[in-house]
Amino acid sequence: MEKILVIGAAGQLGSELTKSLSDLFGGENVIATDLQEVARVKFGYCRFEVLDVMNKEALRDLVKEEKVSQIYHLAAVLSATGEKNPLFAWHLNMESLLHVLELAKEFKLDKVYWPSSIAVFGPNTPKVNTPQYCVKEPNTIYGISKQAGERWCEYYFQKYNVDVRSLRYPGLIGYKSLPGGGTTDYAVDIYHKALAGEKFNCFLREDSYLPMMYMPDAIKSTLDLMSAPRESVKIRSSYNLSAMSFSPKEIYQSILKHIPDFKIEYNPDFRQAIADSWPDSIDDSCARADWGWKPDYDLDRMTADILKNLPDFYPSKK
Ligand code: AKB
Repeated sequence: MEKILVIGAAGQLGSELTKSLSDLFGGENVIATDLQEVARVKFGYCRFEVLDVMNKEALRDLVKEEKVSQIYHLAAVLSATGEKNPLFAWHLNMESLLHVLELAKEFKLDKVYWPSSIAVFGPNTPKVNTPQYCVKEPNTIYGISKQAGERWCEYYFQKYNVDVRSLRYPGLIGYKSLPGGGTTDYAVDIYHKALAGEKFNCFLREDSYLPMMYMPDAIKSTLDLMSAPRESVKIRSSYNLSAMSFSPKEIYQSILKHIPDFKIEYNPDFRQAIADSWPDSIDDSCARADWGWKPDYDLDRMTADILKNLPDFYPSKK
């Protein structure tokens, strides 16, 4: 029986992935961990422990005592926050990954999952249909740490046979929890403002294209990759992954079809430079060929689903 440890479980991805893992493996076999005790309320369906991934001994004790067999390491400082304190972002993103990889080696864990990002690409990368293998010169500390992390993952796989798997997520969009500190976060916030009847102040230009993905597709891709036979997972750095690509103007127009009086204003800030350094769209043919990846949602389908379900967070708008 697998015993799953989720690190950074209360974040945007973790909040939904932990639930899916509990549905698959049983809540008694999933340990959700996060920095803050207040996160416990989110995890009525599985076990919860407070854990600082930087505390290597506490992490080691938990893995040993609970006979953990798989780790999903989701804790990270994202792109926009990372630029405010680069040394801290580097320290947290790299040290935590190394703690996890070392434990995977020591305890011969079955599998490790670690998310990478489109942030590994940089201004010299081909912008359209960015291939799996191409120039990567990221110029954010988040991207640099993800690029280095990918190399570490492949290193641990090749040298120590650690079965580590990874995806380069595009911007993730969900309505069940809020992201924190990313450049693609505008595409989550915009739905909240539209539903609250407020004008949206967009921190990117109207024509700034970025690769994006709806959360159900992100969960599906992660579970598909993790359940794929070992020999099908041919890329051990991280897989390109794609679902849709749109600009702020296009997501606005998609929302207008449901909320015709919604208003937007564009005031690009420092995050514009980050967005400009990332691809417009991604070629994920390796993921499709190796383990059968195929997304379910495009922009309009996602918008309809979010606007149908988000009112649960705003009961007065139902
Ligand atoms: C961010 O915007 O920093 C993240 C990412 C693309 O990895 N959502």
